[in-house]
Amino acid sequence: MLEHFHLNTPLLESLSMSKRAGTAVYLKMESSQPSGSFKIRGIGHLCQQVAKQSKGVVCSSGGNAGMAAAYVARKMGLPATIVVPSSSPQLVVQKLQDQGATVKIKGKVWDDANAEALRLVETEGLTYVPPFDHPLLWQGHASVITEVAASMGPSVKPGAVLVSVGGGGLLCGVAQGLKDVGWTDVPIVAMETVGADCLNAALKAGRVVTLDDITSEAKCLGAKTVCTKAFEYSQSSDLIIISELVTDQQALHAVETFLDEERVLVELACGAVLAAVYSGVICRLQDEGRLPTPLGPLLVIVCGGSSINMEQLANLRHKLHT
Ligand code: PLV
Repeated sequence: MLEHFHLNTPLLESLSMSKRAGTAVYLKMESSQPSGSFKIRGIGHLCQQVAKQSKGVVCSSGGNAGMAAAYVARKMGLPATIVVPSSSPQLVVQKLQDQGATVKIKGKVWDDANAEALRLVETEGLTYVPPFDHPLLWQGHASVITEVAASMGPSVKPGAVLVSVGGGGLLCGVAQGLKDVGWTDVPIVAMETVGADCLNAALKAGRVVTLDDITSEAKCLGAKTVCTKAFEYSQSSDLIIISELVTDQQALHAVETFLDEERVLVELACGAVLAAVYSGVICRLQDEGRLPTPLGPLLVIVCGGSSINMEQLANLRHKLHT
């Protein structure tokens, strides 16, 4: 890769999560990225490849892909238009504007905002920055695994990698990264919330399906249709991908526990992956024989997210009655 916009993030051992999981837990702290999430890896890479001569970029986003696109565009000296659905909180709109982006609010969920972004590509000649469905994004996201492999050294290999799934871009990047470093036997646990479960629904149906609506509060997991590549990976015999769901309540509880114990505030989309440990999903998968016992160290991709502050956390607690 050329000069890049993302940081080599810390890999932290969590003793409290390790105690719960019964094996070492390592946190890849993508919440520390300049744009607040892992998205900058893929979007930075994609923009370097496709946006250099551009008159401006347009990105449809639940929030975090937009934050990454706005940050990268600012660094590249390009105008950015970010289209978000009305479900994105005002605090994200404000942060996008602070990055110098023009924000358009369109529709109820990400799919509506995406239709508008594609229209702007046609009418304004802007360069499209997709949030999750593009090989250059996956190539950029794959760096999260190559970094971990370099930090862990050749004698350590994770027992499983835990990721959140929205449209499946992070999943594709992690899958590619595992291939790049020769860790294809490491299972990926793909976490979604009930009501933003397009991968899980596709696996149940045996084909890519489109959800009727996004009913989860984890709006950044709220793509109605998972990208085809993520579905193909999940069907492939080269990789082990286990799809699991948690409720919004479990994701929120995970966000709160993580804040208490690790002193880092992440959004609900990231709570979904943390809940795999806090809500006992990993231990259950071991009991069911779907993950081995004993299990090697868990690698949790702490995807981060900007759609959260103390006020938003209080709103979520109120909405979800916890
Ligand atoms: N969020 C996308 C898609 O939203 C966005 O536009 O920001 N964790 C966080 C904090 C995220 O923001 C996202 C995606 C994910 C996980 C899931 O990543 P994906 O979409 O690559 O599976 C609709």
